[in-house]
Amino acid sequence: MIIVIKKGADATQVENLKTLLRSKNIQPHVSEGSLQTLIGCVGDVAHIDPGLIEALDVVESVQRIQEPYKAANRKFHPDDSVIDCSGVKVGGGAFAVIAGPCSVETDEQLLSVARSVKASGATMLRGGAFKPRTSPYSFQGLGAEGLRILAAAKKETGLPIVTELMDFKDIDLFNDVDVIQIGARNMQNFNLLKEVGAHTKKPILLKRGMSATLQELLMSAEYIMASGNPNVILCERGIRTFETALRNTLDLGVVTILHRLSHLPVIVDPSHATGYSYMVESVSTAAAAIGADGLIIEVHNDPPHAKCDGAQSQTPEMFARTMAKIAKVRAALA
Ligand SMILES: [Mn+2]
Repeated sequence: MIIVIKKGADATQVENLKTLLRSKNIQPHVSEGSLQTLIGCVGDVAHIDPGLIEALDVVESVQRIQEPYKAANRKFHPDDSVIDCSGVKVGGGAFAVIAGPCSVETDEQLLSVARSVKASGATMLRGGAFKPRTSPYSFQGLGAEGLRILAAAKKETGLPIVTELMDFKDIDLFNDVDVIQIGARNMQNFNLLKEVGAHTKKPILLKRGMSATLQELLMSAEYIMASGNPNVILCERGIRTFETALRNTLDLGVVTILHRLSHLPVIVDPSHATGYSYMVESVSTAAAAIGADGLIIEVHNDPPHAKCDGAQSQTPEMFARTMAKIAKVRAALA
């Protein structure tokens, strides 16, 4: 952090600032130029609020030269993190495909989808039991019963299961769950992030909030990691922009930036990013081509009758074609 001091600043106040910094375990290094005086701060500035320093009378501006996230930062962890999801690896070259319906509806529905996505090469099974819906009148998910159905499908197919946790009070129901999803709407539910950080070591699939910057996404990952759980997978799922032709605007370039900033794996959700099943194949192949560590794709055995997100759900046949195409792209880039 570099502090720029105002011209003609009162010397006593500058000394007071230096004392304040020292009290926060920061060593101030003053360089007096002919035009400007700067204070370079050496030490752990992660816990310092730049706004607090900037608010002081003698301060012109404050520049951070280090990102506020540490655990998620590649600088302190140069190698890719490889997250182990009950035997299925994500990151560091391991590509995971999580597929399944938006919501768990019945035993037959989930098992049928699970069998077909497994046959096409999916490595994990998704399905929502607790659903954060925009409308209180929409299907809210089966809750505990949905988790029972997911566990049964896992037993039958061997696919690890990925499902969303909305409220930490439900955690005891998640014993059979392999990867806990924190949805876009909860990306900044800091209490929930702290709880999944402190009370479980299960991998957390953290979706980017619909209006969140990358720094905000990484700070949310930081909450989980700083609380004690290093197993975080980031997920780009499209953000809200002025464009209305698609459900969201897929920010695909962030895969490359996130890989530069962080060692955590990054997967892409082409279903929520676009909102249309006919787009999922091309966007999935683009995500594989840009270097994503995996995909999370909605697949339903009967999309027109899906209780949630039918328009963006691929049929098992579409998913099989998509998987074949992804394999070609990955082979071409290998
Ligand atoms: Mn959905």
